[in-house]
Amino acid sequence: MSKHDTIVAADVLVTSPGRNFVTLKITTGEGLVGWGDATLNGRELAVASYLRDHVAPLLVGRDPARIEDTWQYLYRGVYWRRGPVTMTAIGAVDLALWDIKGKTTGQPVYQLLGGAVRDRVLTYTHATGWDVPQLLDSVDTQRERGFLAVRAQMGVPGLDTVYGVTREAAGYEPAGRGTAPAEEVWDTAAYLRHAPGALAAVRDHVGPDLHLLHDSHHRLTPNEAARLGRALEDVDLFWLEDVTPAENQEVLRHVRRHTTTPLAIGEVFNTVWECQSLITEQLIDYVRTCVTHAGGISSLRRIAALADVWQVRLGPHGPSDVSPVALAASLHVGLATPNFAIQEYMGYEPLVHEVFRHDWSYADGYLSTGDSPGLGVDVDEDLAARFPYERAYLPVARRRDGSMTDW
Ligand code: GCO
Ligand code: MG
Repeated sequence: MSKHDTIVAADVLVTSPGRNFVTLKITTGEGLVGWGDATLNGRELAVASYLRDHVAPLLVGRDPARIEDTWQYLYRGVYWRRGPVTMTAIGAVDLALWDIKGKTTGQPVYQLLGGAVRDRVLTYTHATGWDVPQLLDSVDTQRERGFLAVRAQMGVPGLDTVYGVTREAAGYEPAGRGTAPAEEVWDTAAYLRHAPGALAAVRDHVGPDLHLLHDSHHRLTPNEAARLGRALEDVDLFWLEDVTPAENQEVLRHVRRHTTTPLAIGEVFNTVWECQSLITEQLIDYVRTCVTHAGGISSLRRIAALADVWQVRLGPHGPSDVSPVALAASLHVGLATPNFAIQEYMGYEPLVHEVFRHDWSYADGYLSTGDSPGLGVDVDEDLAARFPYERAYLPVARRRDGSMTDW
């Protein structure tokens, strides 16, 4: 092998094996291939274009070993920095380059990050029920599958659709195919009347040991969030997620003053700077930044390092729109990062596991990576090509008076 390998191609694959995924493939002159996830739910083609039209031409000819320099080049070298499209694109490049470094050295990525600090990564999955009996059944199903941590989302009387809740047997999938987003009606007062009792019923049903989580999905005002956190204190949540939109981060001080329910925020953040004051003011307990949308392994490790100083732990985003490539990357970070607490794992339809063949696996409430060099994921390009992109959007939400609110 020559001293410096070079990148000879950066190709973008858009595939829809049941849902859309954007995947970056970087190829080197030595014939190594690195994979990165570039999926941004409902805005997939923007990242595909950003990569194809603006980033790929810059990568060809570069040394794939220079991961940090490439990160800095794509971040600082763009006057219009940050934002989900840019950072997801940078994240995909970063993942692919770590994958290549693993393959060059014959090591799984977690070894290159300093080696394992734990044997496996605790994970949580989703339970969903339109009413409380259905929710309890769903929680039981996940317990039978061995999960030690479960996120519980419930229907709200009077509302036909609620974030995180499905009426079908299949798992919840927020993005809907079609030419426009689904419109949902949201009523915070009805949710606040119902949620504490429903979550208390789940706690009564499961006993003290199961870790319970709940996602308010950015819908509450600071005072509503404070009230909910207080009302849930006896439920002993592992975390209460995204209580407010968190664009105005100062409001979290009010929430924090009124409740000790642990808070988790950050799945829509794209850089360490958006997490900075929430971490350094200890306004959250868990930071939820995703390995793709927050700029890759290199960037997630910087967030983890800052968080560690303030005893904030990582609980990265991992729904069905984060591909098995990104899940692998998150697990490598999880194995090698002391303050990594838990990984979300919603699971995938069987076809997704066929397109993205991976050596990570789930057992007994934990996720583990294998020891293949790199990220341990291979993409079946022929199979992927059989499922072209299908337009899909996340829903939008309106209040009962018709005005838009946060989904
Ligand atoms: C979660 C998230 C997701 C998002 C989805 C949007 O906690 O898993 O809130 O369900 O809504 O990833 O694309
Ligand atoms: Mg969430």
